[in-house]
Amino acid sequence: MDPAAVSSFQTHLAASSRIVAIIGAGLSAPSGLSTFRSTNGLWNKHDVFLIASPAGWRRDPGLVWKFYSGRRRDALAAKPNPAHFALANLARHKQGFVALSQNVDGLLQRAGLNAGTQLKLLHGNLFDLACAGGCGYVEEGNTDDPLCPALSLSATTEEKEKKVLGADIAEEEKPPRASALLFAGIAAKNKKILGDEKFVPPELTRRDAAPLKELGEEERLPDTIPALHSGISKEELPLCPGCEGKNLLRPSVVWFGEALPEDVMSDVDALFAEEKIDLCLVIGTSSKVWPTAGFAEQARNRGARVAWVNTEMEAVKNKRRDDWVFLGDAGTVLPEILGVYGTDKLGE
Ligand code: BV8
Repeated sequence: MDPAAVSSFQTHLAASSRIVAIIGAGLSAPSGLSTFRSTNGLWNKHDVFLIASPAGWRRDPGLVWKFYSGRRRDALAAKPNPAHFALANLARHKQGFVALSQNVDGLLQRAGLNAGTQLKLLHGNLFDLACAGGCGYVEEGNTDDPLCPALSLSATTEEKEKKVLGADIAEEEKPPRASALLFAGIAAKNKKILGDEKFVPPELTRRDAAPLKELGEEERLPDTIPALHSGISKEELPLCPGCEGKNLLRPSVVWFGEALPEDVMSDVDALFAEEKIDLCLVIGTSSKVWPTAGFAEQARNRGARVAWVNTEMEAVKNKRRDDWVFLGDAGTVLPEILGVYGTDKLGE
């Protein structure tokens, strides 16, 4: 990395009090966890709108649970990496530091940065469970693996797991994603929330739009689309103790089309209504998912200078002349640029 950039960043860091870190899956990549959109990303293997959405849940909760129990298993086996620890140390040295994390893997918490004033979990947590029927029951910090026999790895061979989650179905054979009317509804809602200047309409793929328009002969999806089904009945899935098993338990994460947690969003709104933000770190995120994709600009509007940490330049959005861009693996770059603030040595 350019030593002059690192030193000018560190001078600014030392003088900063209000620091916001916007965090994505790239922070946990050095811990071996898949990101969402990189080549071997989670979503490339599975149809995200079949899995991480209310429509997907209604269609086949067993499929959703298979996906999430696999992620729970991977996250439990993973370890926080030097970037997680560097951020936890920064939080200790800078009381005005706050991380806004899209990650649900619990690794920042295991590095010592607990959810609360300095860590906001924007998309929930893999290890919190909630009643899918809205009875209000929530179970925090459940690390059981498997959650129930039907979700144990032994219940499915690798092959069946791949088949069930559609990893081996050719792209054009996969069923249309969640109904395009759903997209239109959510997009309309987001347009209302984000306003014209901030709302970016989704570029629906041919498959997404299929149910809305007649496809020409050459485009018609094969009739014999292999249905993606988990084959797990509701009775075999975790039931909610809060309403005597009338409803299922679901992962307490935010799916597409669901609002981010109210308490978290009011804290975020208060943060971006503050007088001054000195520094915004954007770490390991493709900045494609709203409303988080708009947070760096909101920090800029409060005077923040922005520092990007990513392996790809393509992730750097609306770059300004006085931004810092540190390309590389977060596990290496973050401890290096945070310097003494990323260690527990400060003040020795
Ligand atoms: C909402 C669940 C309103 C948990 C996730 C059209 C149709 C449908 C929806 C929309 C639409 N237009 C806009 C929307 C809104 C939608 C949205 O933004 N869609 C996008 C796709 C256009 N947003 C929503 O629906 C949100 N809710 O708007 O609600 C509302 C209001 C009131 C009432 C009702 C509704 C909800 C969004 C949350 C969705 N849930 N996940 C889980 O399973 O994890 S999103 C999912 O993407 C994850 O949470 C993930 O964290 C997040 C963002 O991805 P990234 O973290 O950035 O990961 P990605 O792979 O993309 O990028 C990784 C980056 O790291 C890359 O840049 C890579 O280069 C870099 N990297 C890789 N390795 C390294 C590295 N960097 C450094 N070091 C490395 N080693």
